Amino acid sequence: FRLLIPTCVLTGGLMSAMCCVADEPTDPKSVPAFPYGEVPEQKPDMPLSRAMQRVYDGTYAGLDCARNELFSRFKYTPLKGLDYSNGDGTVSRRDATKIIKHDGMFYVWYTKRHTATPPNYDGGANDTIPSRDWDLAEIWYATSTDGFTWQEQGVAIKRNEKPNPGWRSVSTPDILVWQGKYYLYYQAYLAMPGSRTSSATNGDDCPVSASVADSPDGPWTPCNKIVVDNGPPGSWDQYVIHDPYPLVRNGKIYLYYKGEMGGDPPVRAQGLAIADHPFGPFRKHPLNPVINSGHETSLFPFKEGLAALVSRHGLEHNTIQYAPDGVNFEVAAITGLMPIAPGAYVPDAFTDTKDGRGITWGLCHFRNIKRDEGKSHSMLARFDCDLSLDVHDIEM
Ligand code: AAL
Repeated sequence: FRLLIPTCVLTGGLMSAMCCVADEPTDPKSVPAFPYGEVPEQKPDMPLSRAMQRVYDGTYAGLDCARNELFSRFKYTPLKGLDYSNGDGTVSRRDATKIIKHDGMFYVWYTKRHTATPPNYDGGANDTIPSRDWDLAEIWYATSTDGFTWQEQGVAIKRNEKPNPGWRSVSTPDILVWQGKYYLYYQAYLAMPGSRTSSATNGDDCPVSASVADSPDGPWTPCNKIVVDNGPPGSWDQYVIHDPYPLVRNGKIYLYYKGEMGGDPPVRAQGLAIADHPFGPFRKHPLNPVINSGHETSLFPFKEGLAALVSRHGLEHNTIQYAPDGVNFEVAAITGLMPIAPGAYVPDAFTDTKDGRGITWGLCHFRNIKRDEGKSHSMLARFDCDLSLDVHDIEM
């Protein structure tokens, strides 16, 4: 899958999840509705197995939107404007934030690595050779009027001065708009990713820091402290705090994040930390972790609660989940070929809504993982989905 998708993207094919590559690009916003093709019409008194009952009920899938509003397939489209690098592994763009609209423009931030050499995963990294795709990275941003063609605007967050958080690398950002100011949260490395051998997490240990600006164009001022720290020894999030993802809910900042326990393969889960101020203090929720699977965080207001795209890892991977309270998540839909590291356009992310409208598109990334050829890098792409009740633009 990881190898197939970048090929499709790079060759310009329009990728329709679960039905492979369409020959002719159609409207990228038209996402196929149901994974099984034609299903016989349900007749009165038709005997049904429990499995077929679930199909007709739309328990986990969507015969049509009315039967499961949180089911979607995903469609992928290459971006214009952001080049996909020359493919030699020295340039990488990945881990897009959620997208906001400001002054008629869509804004996205992402990890950008531009190093003289590709990453060296085998112990050959140093001050200038990255150890991972997201090592020695900065946070950059781009703008767009249509979500398909993007203009890279430049760096937003540079690596910090040693020994401040983020001196080695800053990566995997996400955006918060709070009381008229803009906040970027990001993984702030205090050591080379991969250099800590504490666990089966591949040493990717790091906490979260943040920066503030008066405008989405910056300039950004770092708070120069850790705002969400690793848990105590033995806790589920003792090794990493990854993928910080802030939303506004109940008048507070709800920041979701990924933690990793040890084990082989490592157990990944997602937790919640809540604060009254963007720089904290953040209090971790007593029921953490609140999502038992997944990888990169991606949530959005839906009706009175929050929905989450839960992909890639764990018992409940490839699901879309829902929690009316933002804490007690249940599987709402089972799907496949979900976007990697999705950052959706979430217009009501910061409006403290109890009438969330869902999402229809965003950016994600695809990875070229040809490490043996020394070309490991990632590229951003667009995804479209049908997880919308009735999305309206909201300017931030
Ligand atoms: C991503 C995220 C975090 C990890 C690495 C870069 O997909 O989960 O950001 O550290 O991989």
